Amino acid sequence: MGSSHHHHHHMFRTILVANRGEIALRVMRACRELGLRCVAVYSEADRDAPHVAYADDAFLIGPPSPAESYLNIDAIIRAAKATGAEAIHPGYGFLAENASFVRAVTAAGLIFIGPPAEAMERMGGKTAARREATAAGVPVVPGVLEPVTDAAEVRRLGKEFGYPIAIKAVGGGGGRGLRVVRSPEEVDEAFAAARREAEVAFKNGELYVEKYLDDPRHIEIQVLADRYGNAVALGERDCSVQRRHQKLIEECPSPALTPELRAEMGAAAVRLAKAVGYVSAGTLEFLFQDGRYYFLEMNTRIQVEHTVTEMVYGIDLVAAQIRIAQGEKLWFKQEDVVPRGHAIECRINAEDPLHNFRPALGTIGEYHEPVGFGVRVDSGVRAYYTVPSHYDSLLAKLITWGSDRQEAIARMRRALAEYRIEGVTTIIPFHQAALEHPVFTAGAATVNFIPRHPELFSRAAELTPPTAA
Ligand code: MV4
Repeated sequence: MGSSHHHHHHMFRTILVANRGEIALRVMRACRELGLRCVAVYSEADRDAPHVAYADDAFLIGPPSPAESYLNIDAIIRAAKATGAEAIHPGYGFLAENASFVRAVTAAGLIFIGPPAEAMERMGGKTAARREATAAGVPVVPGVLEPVTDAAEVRRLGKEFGYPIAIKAVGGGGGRGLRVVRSPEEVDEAFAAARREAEVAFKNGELYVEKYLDDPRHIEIQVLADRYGNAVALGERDCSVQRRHQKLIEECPSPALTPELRAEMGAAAVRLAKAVGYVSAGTLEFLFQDGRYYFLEMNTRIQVEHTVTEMVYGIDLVAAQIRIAQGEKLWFKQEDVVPRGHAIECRINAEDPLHNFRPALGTIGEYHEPVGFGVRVDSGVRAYYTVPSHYDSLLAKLITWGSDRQEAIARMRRALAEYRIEGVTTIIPFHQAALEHPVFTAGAATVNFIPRHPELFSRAAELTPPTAA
């Protein structure tokens, strides 16, 4: 019955996972459950990595440099061919949002598990994404839809929208290249600095302007779309607890949304995903302030924090990506997508929160993950493992589910206290400080939560265990 008789179906036997760490393991677990072989690729620095041990087959793709191995398009496609893989899952980061990679994979006769290159490109430029959203009737932050040309134009816009305004890079995203301007006197300098930064960071000096919202939440909507024009929204994640644009804690649902707003934002996200021909799992980022939501940008990949959506909606998003790439029609409808309870994710980074979150990688000693009802650990490490310094500092993600937010928080505090990671410094004490903070427990955290509450750091210091010499 049903889906396996659809003539567009192309059931995979082997998937190559073009990533490392916890997300490579996460994708390979989904492969196993679907009865698929999984192939790891790895750099010289990752010979001993857990994702390599887990895979059915593994293929060395480094040198030249460990940092670049997972960006080596030709080597990854050669590995897929050599190991008999029919499809490639990119995880997040590295090549996940690279339209040239998608085209190279497709040209090699392989399937990219993710959106079409065209959909990626349509959402790639920030002003283009704002135009797509506006055309689809999705609210954006008041501002321009085309890049600005000079500082005088920015001053006119400051007058029109009222200060403060934000100058942003068309090629930016994820918080890079944002300048806040609070008066016309500041425009010349901010415009020049933003242009220089954008040229260096994104090789694209184009800038645009928005009204600046002073105390928003970061709320993002998860969507899933198939190849036949069907799309559903799977609620939201509140990712307001960030530091320097690095998310630290994410939760589903947002304490700030009503069921009505959730339905409205979900419908808006689905309209926009359909309008750009989106396929696979995708995330639409919004700012939320004073009961209103504003589309910011779309992430055309599976995200680190997809786990909290899975726990609350009971849908395996990575398995869904694979099934959609195989040509399956979406097997459930929007009305079947029902949230249950609450989930929170704490990113377990090897960083020192007491020294500006500087990376603190090294060799793990004893290592014990928390277990029990409602606890999930997506990890990329193990006991006695030397964490390579060439990559990011995310060791694992700790996720708890509860029948309500309070239960999810209590369970997270229990699980954080049980998590034992010797040999490397982690941000666990910072999470413990955040999870007992009255602003967080009240569900009132905005993107300014960490900068406005330095007491989080003194409390994290108190909670830091003395290190064994
Ligand atoms: C904004 C904003 C306020 N007003 N845009 C930073 C990340 C990038 N994706 C967008 N960002 C922001 N854009 C307007 N018009 C505030 C931020 C912002 C922010 C957004 C999401 C999560 C954390 C943030 C931290 C500081 C600023």
